Amino acid sequence: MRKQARFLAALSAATSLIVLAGCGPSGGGDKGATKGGAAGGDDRIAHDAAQRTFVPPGQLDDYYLFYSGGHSGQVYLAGIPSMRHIATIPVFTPYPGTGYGYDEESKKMLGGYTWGDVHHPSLSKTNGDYDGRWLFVNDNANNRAARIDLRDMKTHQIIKIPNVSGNHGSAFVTNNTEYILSASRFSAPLAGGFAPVSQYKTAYHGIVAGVKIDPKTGNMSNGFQIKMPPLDFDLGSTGKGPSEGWAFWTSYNSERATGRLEVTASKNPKDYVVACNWKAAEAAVKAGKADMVGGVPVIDPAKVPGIVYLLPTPSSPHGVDVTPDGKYMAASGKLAPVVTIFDFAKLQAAIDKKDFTGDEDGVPVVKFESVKTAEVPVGMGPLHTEYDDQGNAYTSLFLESAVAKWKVGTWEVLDKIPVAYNVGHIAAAGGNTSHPYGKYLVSLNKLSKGRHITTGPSQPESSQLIDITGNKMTMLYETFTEPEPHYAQIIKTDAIKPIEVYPKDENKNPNAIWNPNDATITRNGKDVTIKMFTIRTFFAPTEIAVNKGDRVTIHVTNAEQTRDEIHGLGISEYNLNVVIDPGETKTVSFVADKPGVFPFYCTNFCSALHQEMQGYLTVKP
Ligand code: K7E
Ligand code: CUA
Repeated sequence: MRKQARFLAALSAATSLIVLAGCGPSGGGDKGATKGGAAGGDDRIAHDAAQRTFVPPGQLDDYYLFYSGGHSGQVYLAGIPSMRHIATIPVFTPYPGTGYGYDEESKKMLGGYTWGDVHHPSLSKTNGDYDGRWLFVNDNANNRAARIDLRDMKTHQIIKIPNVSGNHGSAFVTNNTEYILSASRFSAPLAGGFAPVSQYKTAYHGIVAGVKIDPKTGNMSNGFQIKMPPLDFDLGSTGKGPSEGWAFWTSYNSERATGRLEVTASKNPKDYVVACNWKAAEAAVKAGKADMVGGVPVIDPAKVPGIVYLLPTPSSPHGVDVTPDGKYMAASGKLAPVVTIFDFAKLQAAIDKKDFTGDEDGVPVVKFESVKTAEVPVGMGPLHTEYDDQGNAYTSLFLESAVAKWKVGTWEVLDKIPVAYNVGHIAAAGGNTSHPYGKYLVSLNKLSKGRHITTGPSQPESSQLIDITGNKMTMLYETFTEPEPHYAQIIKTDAIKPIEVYPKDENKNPNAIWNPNDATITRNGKDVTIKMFTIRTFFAPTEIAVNKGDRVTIHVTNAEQTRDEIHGLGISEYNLNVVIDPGETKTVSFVADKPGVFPFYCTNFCSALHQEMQGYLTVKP
């Protein structure tokens, strides 16, 4: 009874918020500002939407939404249907909230960089469906990829990908997590070489690549790379079913232009989708047909045929997305108001017949008419397509600020819903797997235009939750995040089984200690090593006395085995904060170059005596 009363009170609060949002500033006459679903301010629709998204206090969401943090370098985690932000998983950027980037291990992983540009989180798969083991993400800025282990939801590896300049078409996972895709957005001389931009057409190259994944550990290593003409490779997608073993990327700039690409690279009516037989690429590397460039085997398709093909596609396409049955590839036109559908079986037939119209630096160009099956007239500015469990596809329309729903096979457009505003990626639940879940779709919008309490000139990004169960899509909820989500993936909560403490017997760190009496301070010349113990509510030792110029290394173990009993170790004036989860050992290292008395204290509120959890580092001049 009390629970129900609380639910109703919260429901009515949630409802008025949604209604208010519908009546709020519309952003100066933007299309779709007040149309559609809850945004229309219709009371009944708003009530219904609130009911379907309200997760009462103490209850849990049904899905995880992993969304990229863009140039924040992080991954955000929210729940669906509540859309509540629940956690930030730091990847390429230090994050004092979890002490990431301050301890020796994560500092080493970051390799001196303090940011990255995460666009495409990609969940590991077995037989084409999410298996809940890892989440891979790309770094569009510094040519890297990272692996988050879903067991503890932390970043465990960051890998540098040589030759790939601007790793954008990444980190899409193959059907059984054999590879994550990688592709250069910006062509450049290979192996970090130099050539002036005036030599772009000859000295610059693109790369499409597969980063190899160890099936047991998830460990990433550089696999195969393919030398490509100097195009700008964009988005990727992996084959399934009949197209298993193939990978696809879009590209723009078939003009091979430099300068103001908005003009120079928008001249040709068609650009290309790359179709790559990655199993053939893997075999070619094994057979020694690749050259080592920048420390990685690079295949030259002019010398090794049968691996990559180009499919002409109108016009500066952005996303390419393989259907759940693996029969079709849907390429979104960006500058053309259509999604072009390629038939994988037709592609195979065309390759067999050598139905080519020419080549680009030795890469055959397949005749468009031979592989195109349909053009779906979705609307203006199509970017990305995802799928549901009913044979429908959803395409984001940037220019139209809407999502279009269409039928795979009949190619008819069934419905359209306006979003606020200007959607980039969309994420349907399980939407890039062999068996999408259906039910929800999240529209990751690029502009929020004041549909939130004002935040000054630095504006948040907006995401909207859309119900896709009916014939008509309905708008359910709107939320805001820091910049800047691009893609996201949605996985059922029960598909992941994270641990909530690190089991003590799994901690193999030789510097871990589990008893305060084992805490030690050892001096070896100017090196001072501390084995530190922490539990509610003290550190051992509480005093660390060193001399100016000493190199200090602290190995700190959180001996708790209770969920949520997290301790931090912040050291005043030394710009250091590590956070140690239950059962974890972390190492901080610094030169005591500032003389004086510096308190250290627990930074993560852990108990009633959290404030008492402190000690002193004294640095003798
Ligand atoms: Cu469309 Cu980088 Cu996938 Cu942004 S990308 S939206
Ligand atoms: Cu330990 Cu706060």
